[in-house]
Amino acid sequence: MRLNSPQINLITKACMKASRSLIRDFGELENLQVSSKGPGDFVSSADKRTERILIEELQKAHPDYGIITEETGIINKSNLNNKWIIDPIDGTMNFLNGIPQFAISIGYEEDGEIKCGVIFNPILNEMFCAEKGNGAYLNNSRIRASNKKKLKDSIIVTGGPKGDSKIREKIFSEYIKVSNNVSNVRKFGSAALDIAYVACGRFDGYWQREINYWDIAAGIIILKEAGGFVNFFDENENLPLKKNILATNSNIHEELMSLINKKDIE
Ligand code: 2AM
Ligand code: CA
Repeated sequence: MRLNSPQINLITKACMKASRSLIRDFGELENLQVSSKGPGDFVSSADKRTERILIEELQKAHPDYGIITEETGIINKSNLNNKWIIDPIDGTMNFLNGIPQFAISIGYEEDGEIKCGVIFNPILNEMFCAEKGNGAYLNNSRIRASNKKKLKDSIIVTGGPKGDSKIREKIFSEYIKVSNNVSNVRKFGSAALDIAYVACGRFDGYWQREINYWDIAAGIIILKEAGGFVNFFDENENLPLKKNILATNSNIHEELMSLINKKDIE
């Protein structure tokens, strides 16, 4: 791999280390599915343990850096210039159900911009990573977003709505609208991997409302470095960590954005 910033080295190593216990935990799930206690608590402890290992590794190198994580929240809030953005298990429900579609996701933000990121599926041993200006990789191979030109030929991935969403109906009607204008829509259950898959051309685009920043931070730089486009729409200034994201190859971005923005006919 030709990525060599100290930050990318650090996050890839932290990922590899944390993934060992995660792989073990995933293997144990089969037994837990049939136990009377069920796997719920176990998953949250796998989540917490993975996050603890990641934080320990990253803090060893930079105790002063800010950290935003799914489980712990914000650490070193006053460091606005250097931040790690961590999701220990993205795709928790897949993990819980023994579906090997989940990932560790870590992004590094400097002066408000994501500079590098890693998304690692430890079960498939697929590591997506990128560093600003140096391209995006899947393991040792350079990746590129697809070259699909038309929305009607594209495979688009999405997620949601979450159980507690106040815009369920809007999300469902958007799902129908997009489905009617593309080749197919998929729901794979891990936002981080959804974007990584756009970056390597498996999907042509991804959109989702009400996603958390830690789900997509690493994906932003990976897709941009793979030649794709990312933008946030309908932003809410009061909720800076909640995003509505559109992430696609460079050709269909405008077409998908205007479709999403198009008012439904009454
Ligand atoms: P998770 O697995 O880390 O919870 C599935 O569509 C995606 O949505 C996953 O990346 C999942 O992350 C994320 N997700 C889960 N709960 C969410 C919530 N309440 N709000 C926003 N995103 C959520
Ligand atoms: Ca997540």
